[in-house]
Amino acid sequence: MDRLSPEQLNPSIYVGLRLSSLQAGAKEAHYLHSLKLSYQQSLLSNDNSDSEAKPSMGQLALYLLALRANCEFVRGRKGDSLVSQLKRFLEDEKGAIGHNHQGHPHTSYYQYGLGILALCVHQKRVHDSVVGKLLYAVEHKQHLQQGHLPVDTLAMAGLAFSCLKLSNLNRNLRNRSTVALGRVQEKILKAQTPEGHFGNVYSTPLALQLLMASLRPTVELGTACLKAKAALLASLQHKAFQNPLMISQLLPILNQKSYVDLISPDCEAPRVLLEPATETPSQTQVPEFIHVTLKVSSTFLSYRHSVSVPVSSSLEDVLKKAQEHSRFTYGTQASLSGPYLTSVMGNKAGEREFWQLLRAPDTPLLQGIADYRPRDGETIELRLVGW
Ligand code: B12
Repeated sequence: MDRLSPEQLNPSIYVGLRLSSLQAGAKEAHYLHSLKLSYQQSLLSNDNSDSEAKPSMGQLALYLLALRANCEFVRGRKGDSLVSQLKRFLEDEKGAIGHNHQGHPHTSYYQYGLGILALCVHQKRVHDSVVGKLLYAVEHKQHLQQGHLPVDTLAMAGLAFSCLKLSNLNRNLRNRSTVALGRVQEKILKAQTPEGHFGNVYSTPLALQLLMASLRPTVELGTACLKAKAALLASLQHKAFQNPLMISQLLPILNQKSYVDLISPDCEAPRVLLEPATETPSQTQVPEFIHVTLKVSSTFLSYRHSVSVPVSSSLEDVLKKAQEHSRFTYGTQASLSGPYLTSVMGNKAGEREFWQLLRAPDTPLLQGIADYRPRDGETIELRLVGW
């Protein structure tokens, strides 16, 4: 069998499916089997030659969530090794943040929260000082302000704190966790848009997971969640959810579940068999073309060029066309969300930098290069920024 790419072999998809009201029959077991083969092979081998291919801290955490979603506890020599690897990752990140909290995790606070959550649902305790770093970050807001991302990150931190409380872990930090959870909830509620989303449409599923796992529901909370769900349903009708990773974060919500339910997942709950998608044969028509302008701006280079692509092409198609027909070049890296743009015209984004995607004049895109479909006449800008 061909080795599946990270987008195809995605533990988040398995977690989402298991917490949903749907089941994919025999395919589900096959998918878990492939996940196990791939993750265990790269995580448990001593071969460091291809360290690029090793899963990151967040991917290891998602893999542990996937095992728990199948009602498995990590056990034995192999299981212990996975748990110690994740604990070591967290310890390294704690070191990178530093004693005075002035540093940053190598990955992100999002992955830091995910790591604590994954160990928690397996009833594995991390040191108070590890949880303390995440608590500090929530308590002192500047540490979580990653540009446009605070809601996703806050929600993940909140899910981790909820799990610790429900599992009675890190009891010395109980009061601080309760206060931090209240703070997370308050900030997420404040980030609700007039349409009802928390942050943006794609942070709403995780935000709802956190709010629904809330230990003290209030009327205000209930009303805000209802509004958010209505906004999500409207977005679903507008086909906003095409990316499998995004769907995997949404599925639990549609089934009133959250990642915190992985503390004691119900593997016997009846789920409806998922029907294979039927594709309607496309009629062969002469494609209509649109024009999209691609602009690159950074301190050291500038580029502007218009390309013509068939209607409903993705931004990635635009980049490919520009690469074929002009001096434009780009590079990507596979991720669980799809291809991530890493370099433009030979300039690789450095540590804590990224190539931001914007619709001119200044609107950051809410989708990646494979999912975003520009309209006729649009100008797309690629801008190297810090985060
Ligand atoms: C942290 C983060 C970032 C960081 C990543 C750097 C880092 N070292 O961590 C920064 C700030 C750079 C970033 C950038 C972007 N992000 Co972002 N990001 C996240 C966040 C909070 C966590 C991702 C993560 O760690 N996942 C867990 C690990 C285990 O999975 P992973 O696949 O190994 O993680 C890598 C990828 O997720 C990748 N990545 C991060 N964001 C994006 C977005 C896309 C579209 C792709 C393909 C990859 C990607 O960076 C991660 C670290 O290497 C998610 C929130 C969420 N709900 O998932 C948003 C999220 C995935 N990002 C999003 C977006 C839109 C972007 C941008 C396209 C924004 C823009 N206009 O430029 C850019 C990517 C542009 C590009 N160059 O391709 C959306 C995607 C929505 C969608 N429809 O798919 C999310 C859901 C946030 C949101 N609510 O809007 N992001």
